[in-house]
Amino acid sequence: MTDLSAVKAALKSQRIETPSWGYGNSGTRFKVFRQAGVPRDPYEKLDDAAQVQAATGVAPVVSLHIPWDRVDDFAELGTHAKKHGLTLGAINSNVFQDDDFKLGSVTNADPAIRRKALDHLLECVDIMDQTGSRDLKLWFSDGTNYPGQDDIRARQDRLAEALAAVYERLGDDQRMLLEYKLFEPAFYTTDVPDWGTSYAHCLKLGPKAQVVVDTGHHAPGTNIEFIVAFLLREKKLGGFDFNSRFYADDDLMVGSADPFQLFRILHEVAKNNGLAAETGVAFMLDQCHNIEAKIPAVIRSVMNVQEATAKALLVDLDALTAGQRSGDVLAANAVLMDAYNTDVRPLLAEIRQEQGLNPDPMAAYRDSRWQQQIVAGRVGGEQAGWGA
Ligand code: LRH
Ligand code: MN
Repeated sequence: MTDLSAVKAALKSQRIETPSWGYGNSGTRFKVFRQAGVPRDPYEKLDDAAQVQAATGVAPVVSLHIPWDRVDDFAELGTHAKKHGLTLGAINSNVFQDDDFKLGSVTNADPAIRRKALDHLLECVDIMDQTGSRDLKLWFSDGTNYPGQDDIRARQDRLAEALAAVYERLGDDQRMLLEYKLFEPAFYTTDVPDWGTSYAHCLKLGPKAQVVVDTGHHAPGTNIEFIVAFLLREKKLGGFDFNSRFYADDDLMVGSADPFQLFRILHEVAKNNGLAAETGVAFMLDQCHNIEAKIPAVIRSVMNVQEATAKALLVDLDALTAGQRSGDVLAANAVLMDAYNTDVRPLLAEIRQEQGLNPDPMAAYRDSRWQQQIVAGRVGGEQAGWGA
């Protein structure tokens, strides 16, 4: 039988990290629809992230992206975060927007360009020292567009060399999370295309190197929960970049395209002690809100993760194991579907009330009238994000 007080305790201690770039303008190659009231600097991004924390109570950490969030004084930014009851989370490197990295960053055939890329990664660790961040999140757009364009194996050698140098630089309590992605912006080879490649590099590097699973970075039909179960077993799951997609790396609100997949993923996380702080899984959102209001979209996303987590925690594991052990396929499947088909919204509303929060986070945000304030107040200056 499921212990409801343990379920409630786990939900109250859940921590979801929101992306600074999710509050800025974003779009596709076709168009960036800029929105009124969008932050103009990392301080205003934190002000918006604080609204998500105020409404949900489970989103006190904000990921930064360098150089998008570069400031003169990161300690001061940390103080600003603290004022809002927030902490600064993963530092995301960016070696995908510099002209020099057209043919690759750390995998480039030119040693001077590789050095430039490595220097950026090392600068990100310097920033982690200032922000107190544990995680360096590494995503490489590196790849090729045509067969023969470059040597696949040589690029892996160059990648491994750079990763080893970054690993060497990490402090004792710091980690590097290596993100993989099947394709885009490269369309023939991507140098870290799948979980196996990331896992193999992380295994060679050591315990401070872990894999990050971005839920939008797989080939259609990939069983992501299998990857999650496998990496948890190997103690190599460093975290998630949660979002959802119908086709490719759509970066839509997590749980909006496939809530059942999100439930299956969190079922593997919950049953393998992945929600426990000591397991060290970072639950990060990595989304772009191209047409929808950004702060409510992040609040909705946090609620979607909470709902999928609550359903996963309601799985009757004893009954599930009994069905699995006895080969009763339908019984075992039914246990999972019963949990998935449970309406957990009343339970989450109850938990929020017990935390002194509005049971409906979207209503809480509406009632704060923050949206009106930022639309009226943030006039002039350059909006953060794409298409600036
Ligand atoms: C790459 C990615 C990566 C981030 C970027 C914003 O597609 O998922 O995690 O650096 O999005
Ligand atoms: Mn990502």
